[in-house]
Amino acid sequence: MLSQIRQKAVSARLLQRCMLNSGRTYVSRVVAHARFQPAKPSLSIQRASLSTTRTLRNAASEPSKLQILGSTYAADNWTNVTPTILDKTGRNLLHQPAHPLAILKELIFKEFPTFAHYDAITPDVSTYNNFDSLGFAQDHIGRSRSDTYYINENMLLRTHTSAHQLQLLKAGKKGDRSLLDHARNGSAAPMNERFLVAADVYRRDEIDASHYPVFHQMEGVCTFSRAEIQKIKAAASSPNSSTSSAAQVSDTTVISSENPKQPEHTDEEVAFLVEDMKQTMNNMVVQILTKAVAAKRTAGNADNTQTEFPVRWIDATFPFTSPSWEMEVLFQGEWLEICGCGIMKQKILSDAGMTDRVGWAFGFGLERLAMLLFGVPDIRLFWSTDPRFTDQFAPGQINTFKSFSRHPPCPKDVSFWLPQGGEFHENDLMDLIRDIAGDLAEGVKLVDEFTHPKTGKSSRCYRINYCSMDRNVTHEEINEIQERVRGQMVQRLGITLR
Ligand code: FA5
Ligand code: MG
Repeated sequence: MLSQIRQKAVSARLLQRCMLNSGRTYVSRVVAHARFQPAKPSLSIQRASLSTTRTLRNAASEPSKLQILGSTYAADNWTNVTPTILDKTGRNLLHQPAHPLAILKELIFKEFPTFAHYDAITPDVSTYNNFDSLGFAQDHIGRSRSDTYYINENMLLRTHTSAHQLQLLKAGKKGDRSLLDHARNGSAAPMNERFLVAADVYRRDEIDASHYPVFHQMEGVCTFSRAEIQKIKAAASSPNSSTSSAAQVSDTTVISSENPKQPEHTDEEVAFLVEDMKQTMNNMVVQILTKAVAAKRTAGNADNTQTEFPVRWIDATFPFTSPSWEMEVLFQGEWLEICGCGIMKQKILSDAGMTDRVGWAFGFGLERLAMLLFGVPDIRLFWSTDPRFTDQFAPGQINTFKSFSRHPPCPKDVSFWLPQGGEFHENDLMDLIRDIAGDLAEGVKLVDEFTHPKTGKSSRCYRINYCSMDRNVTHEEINEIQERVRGQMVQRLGITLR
């Protein structure tokens, strides 16, 4: 296991070089969101206050039952999943062999031959599995209806693949075939001990080139018995160093009281797990970036596109790991967050009946990795059915995406007063725009805000950038969409247009 993981470590020299580079040369705008950081105490979620954001659901026209991939659910006053989002649950991009996300998924699965591979677990999960089983506090912002698509109070569209951690650990322990039989290479791996889960996940999120309300993640879980660790340590040789020039990995993080080890773990265990995890992830990312560079060279456009990818580790916080980290890659001049990871909270393992084991876990954003691997500049393209996109890819091949001509964008501003005494959540606005404009909404940015000194009323102005990926849009068409957006903002969000 460790030998597979240690195929290629990243050379200390490259690390050093990048540590120097990363701080000074590059402007670091972290393309990330703090979804799984602990909630600020002031952000408590109370049922009563949720009713204001309920405005998104129009009680008269909403069905009382929802159909999701063959299951029927009763709607209630938590329901906020929209038809646009429900439509996406059946798209199955991970199962279209020529789709870049499916090609990437297979590539990663191949890198982990001794893990069980899951890629067909449906996205309707319980609130318990998505949040409670992982130790999310009751007032965690991730649970709010402004961040998460709820099917009803007890069910939601999974917001991350970690939702399956406890479930799969437990199933493996108990030999629960109903879940384990979904593993593609079940016989190759001890399924309760290490597995990968690739799946679609759903979040009410911002609109820009690297965020989409439906995206895909690859979860990795790897556990060891304490006796195993001793054995592996005794047998292990020192890590090899990588000569790859595609990625320069920088890691200046340290385990401290800010990002602490758990009291259940010895220093030695943590050191082993962290090294094992980080090497596994560095290897995977270096492999992917090396393939990306090779594809660019084949395509003959290495001169004018990025062929070096600085990678950095930063501290993070998740309710289900400690210590925790994120990895970022410099892409198109900005730091792109590609994953979160950490040492699994011991409570999850003991809840699964695995008190004798310790482990690490990661969750990669597959679109973000696919953007790097295939040179795809905008996350919306993964949903395109335009043959000019789909015909560029073939099963098992890494081709660099060749842009088709960019169509002119059409920016429109909307200025409004926030509801007085009511709530306004930016993600409600994002969702509303997506619902009406679909993928014509390329980006939405807050461009101005102020509070009137006399009335105390607050105003905001957002710029909606409309742009099609495959055709020219007409002014009439966009004006008509913009008018609908404005009208629905008044009706559903309770704002006053200026
Ligand atoms: C998580 O989802 C954790 N479950 C990851 C994890 C797993 C941590 C196991 C520890 C152990 P986060 O919210 O940071 O973490 O999302 C993980 C990755 O998903 C991000 O790094 C990013 O690559 C991707 N991602 C997040 N939001 C979006 C989005 N709206 N569109 C596309 N990709 C996204
Ligand atoms: Mg994150």
